[in-house]
Amino acid sequence: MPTIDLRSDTVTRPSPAMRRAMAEAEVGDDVFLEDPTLNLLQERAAALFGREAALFVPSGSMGNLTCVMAQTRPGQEVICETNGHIYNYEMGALAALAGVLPRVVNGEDGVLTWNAIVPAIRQKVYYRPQTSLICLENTVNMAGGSVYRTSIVEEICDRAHEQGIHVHLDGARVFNAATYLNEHVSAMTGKFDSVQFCLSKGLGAPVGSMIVGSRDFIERCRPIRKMLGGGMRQAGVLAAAGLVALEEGPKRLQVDHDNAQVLARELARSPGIALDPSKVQTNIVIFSVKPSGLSSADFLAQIAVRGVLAVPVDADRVRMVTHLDVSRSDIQKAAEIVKATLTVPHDTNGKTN
Ligand code: TLP
Repeated sequence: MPTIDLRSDTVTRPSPAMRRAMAEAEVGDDVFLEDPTLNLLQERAAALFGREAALFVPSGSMGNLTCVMAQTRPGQEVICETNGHIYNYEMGALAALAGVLPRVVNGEDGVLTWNAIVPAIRQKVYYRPQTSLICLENTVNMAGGSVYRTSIVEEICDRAHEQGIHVHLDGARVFNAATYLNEHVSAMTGKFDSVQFCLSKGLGAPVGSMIVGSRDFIERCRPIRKMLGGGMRQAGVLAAAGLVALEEGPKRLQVDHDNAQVLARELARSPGIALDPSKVQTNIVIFSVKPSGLSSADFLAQIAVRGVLAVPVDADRVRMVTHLDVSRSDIQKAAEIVKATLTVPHDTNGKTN
């Protein structure tokens, strides 16, 4: 039975073109700054975002942490949204490694506004921890791939800068946001002090993320990346895949978004599921299985045996993500399997009757 893997857009495998590019990549030692393919990827990423420089990092988590460490000192405070990846899924690195205090703020659908942020900013007095950084995420993964409008982002950046506070973008899926908004990533992200985006999610590379910013900022990030163990050697084999991802990936994200719409509309027809398809903006579909009487864990176990994989968000909610390795017919099949699973009556312990 073939598996339809909707756990994440991280599960994609490199395309034949990517594998060829990886095999043929010219490489050197990147700690000596001598990997020509990696240097090219960094130049391309910087140019695409209209920035002076870029740095390749092994993961989005390391990219975020590097940016936080380059812009804060231990004891300072970092504002992030309650659902934020940086707060919930990066092993407490903000506290454990950067030594900063995360201060979480609720946003509607995960989207912060300047008005929501203001009350969380510390008074500028020497005996209180100082707010030094605000982290936004676009799209907001655990709020169902929701998108920040650029005017909201710009207001946050402008007002934060007036107070000497930097703003970082966790843009793991910023190309999905750009596709939804029909805007260019450079126009959407120009006011951020730092941006991290992932090559290994919707864009389809096997490994890697990029940090973009000013030359001075990137030169501050490079030793931090090394300290975190992210100084790589012949990383051109990875950068070659990244170049293909950057070139080919953004063009096809609308397909994933359309598939997510189809999935959401089909799932919403099941009485066992609570889901508002109009909330689905990009490639992430989050829904509750509470009306079915199943926990998310029981629901996931039941669809897994029928060949559909997804992940839990909490006790009742489940996340499905569309990506380049699932087709429209996979999506339709997955929706049918879910609906068929939920038409079987369940008792309150999640057992089929
Ligand atoms: N997200 C993963 C899981 O960790 C939840 C996923 O499957 O979605 N920022 C955001 C917004 C992310 O969604 C992720 C990964 C990261 C950062 C971290 O990227 P990696 O996994 O490369 O460290």
